[in-house]
Amino acid sequence: MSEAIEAEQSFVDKFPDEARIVRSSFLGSFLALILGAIFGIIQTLHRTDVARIIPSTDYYTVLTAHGVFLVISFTVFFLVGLFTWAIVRSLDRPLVNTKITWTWYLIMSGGMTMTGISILAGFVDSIDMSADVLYTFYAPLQAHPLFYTGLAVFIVGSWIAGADWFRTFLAWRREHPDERIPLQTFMVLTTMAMWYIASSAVAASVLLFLLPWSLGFIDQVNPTLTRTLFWFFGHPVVYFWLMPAYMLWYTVLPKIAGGRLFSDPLARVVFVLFLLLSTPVGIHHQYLDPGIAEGFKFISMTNTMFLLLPSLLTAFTVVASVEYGARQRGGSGLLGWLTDLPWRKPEFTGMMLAGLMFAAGGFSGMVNAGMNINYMIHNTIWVPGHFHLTVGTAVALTFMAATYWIWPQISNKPIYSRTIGLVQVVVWFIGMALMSNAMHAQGIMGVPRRTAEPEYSGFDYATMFGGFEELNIQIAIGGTLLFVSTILFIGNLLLTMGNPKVSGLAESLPPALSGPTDSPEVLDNLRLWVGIALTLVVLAYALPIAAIINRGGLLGPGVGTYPVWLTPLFDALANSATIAIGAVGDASAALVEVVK
Ligand code: HEM
Ligand SMILES: [Cu+2]
Repeated sequence: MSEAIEAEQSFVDKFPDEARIVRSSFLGSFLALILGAIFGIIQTLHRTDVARIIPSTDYYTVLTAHGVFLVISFTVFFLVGLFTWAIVRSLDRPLVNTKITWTWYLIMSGGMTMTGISILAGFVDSIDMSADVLYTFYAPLQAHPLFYTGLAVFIVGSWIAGADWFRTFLAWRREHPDERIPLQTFMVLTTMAMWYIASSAVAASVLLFLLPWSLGFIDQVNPTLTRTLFWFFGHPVVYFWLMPAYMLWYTVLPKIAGGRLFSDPLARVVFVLFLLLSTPVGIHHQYLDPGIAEGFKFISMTNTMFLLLPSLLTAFTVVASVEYGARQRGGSGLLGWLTDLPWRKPEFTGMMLAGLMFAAGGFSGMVNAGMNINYMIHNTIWVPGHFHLTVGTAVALTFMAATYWIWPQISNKPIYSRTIGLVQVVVWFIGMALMSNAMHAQGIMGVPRRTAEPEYSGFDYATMFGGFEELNIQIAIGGTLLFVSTILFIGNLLLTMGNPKVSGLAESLPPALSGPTDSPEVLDNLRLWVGIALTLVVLAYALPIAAIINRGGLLGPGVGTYPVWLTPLFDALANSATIAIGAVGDASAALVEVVK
């Protein structure tokens, strides 16, 4: 028996090169996490006026660093590591060529370093560089060209990563022509297909408008257009963060709970729905933008409501799988099975608490998504309250919790302290419950987001629970707990890395109760789904974008539809065309004369 356990190879034993890439991606991600958390605590204590260590004029630099490091570097570096692990694990074959893998890793790291430097330079007065444009980097705020260049490089790196996984999948397909796509691979491929569609718009915005504009090649841009292209990407990017978390909930959480995934086909349906519905909804971030007709906003709202469906399906499937696990362990009763779950495991409790917060985030998201009630909370601190539940917890806490389960398998090192891990995930939950709830409440009072000086003190508000000052205290305490939780996580991981290597840390994932063969083959037809997804995008965006360009010009009002510096060129072309046409006319007239 013990021999059998020892004989089972862990991920790093089987795929040492790939394991190194996964570890490097995770470490890049956690570096961003700690930086983001430092800026997070600075801005929390600043805007609540508890402790001010920066001048308010630096607030946007801090906020940009917090947003970019957390929602771009932390999330994306984690997911590229996770996807590499998932592809290799579920196909049970190495990547085709790890040189390519290291290439995209270095390209992404290089891009993010450029972007990071351009942001942090904003703190140093003697350097003439800044990028205080926030993580929603559309016009009219303008950053140093290095910021946009770094982002473009980073995105190209992520495209190569996707190609690397698709290529490995195709190699597997040649070896296994008749098998269904393994579930985790299916999830990676659908997520990446969605990412290619979504990120194309932001790449276009950066390369065609923002970068040339910050380099001085063009005088101005059409802000509505850059905003629309940003949100074309900005909504689906939330699914780029969420789908890896969903992958963990579907494939890893049931195993940790001692059970099995309830339904593989349902999981596939959910990922296809995300591929189809994530992108044609971005205009729901622009309900208050002038220059976009109300009708387009209404269509976007309707599409958004459809997007609830896959999340509700997920809630059902994941809870059913966990309940199955509890009942396998002897759980019974209507809710009594809940006590038979492995609550002492940080990876389990972390993911469950993350899922619970996601449900709360779903409710506040419904308020954001409703065109009329959105007006009440738009640009208030309610909005950060909402997304700290979704990306800030459902995603971030799931990633941290999953690390307790995956890290031993990719390093052969057991977690330094699982008790600290448990404390860490619970502290995150409590901290976020305090901070996010108080942010929502302040938002309803109209307290703005993105400001160093929300000077609402001294006013009298009739509120149900506590006033502005009291809510500020809750935000400050919550933010501090979150910071402490991050330190516990990073500290625990660093100590884990110092642990000696052991064997016997291999883990496997059990097959689903209802397996892939129960699902219709058409679900695996990725070409079909990408085709439909593209069609939906064209239907949702062709008219609004045409209207925006028609009204405001490709490069802003009064500029016409091409860059200013091209004007002399176009004039010269037009002149020579006139002359040429004239000459051709004369020549043909002469020819006609001759023929006569
Ligand atoms: C250490 C834990 C954290 C603390 C204390 C914290 C605190 C805050 C606060 C107070 C704000 C609002 C600032 C304002 O609008 O004036 C904020 C904004 C934000 N946070 Fe966090 N946060 C934390 C973790 C996270 C995580 C894990 C994520 C995502 C993965 C995240 C993503 C964001 C984003 C995207 C913004 C909006 C930035 C902007 O408006 O441009 N935060 N955070
Ligand atoms: Cu959205």
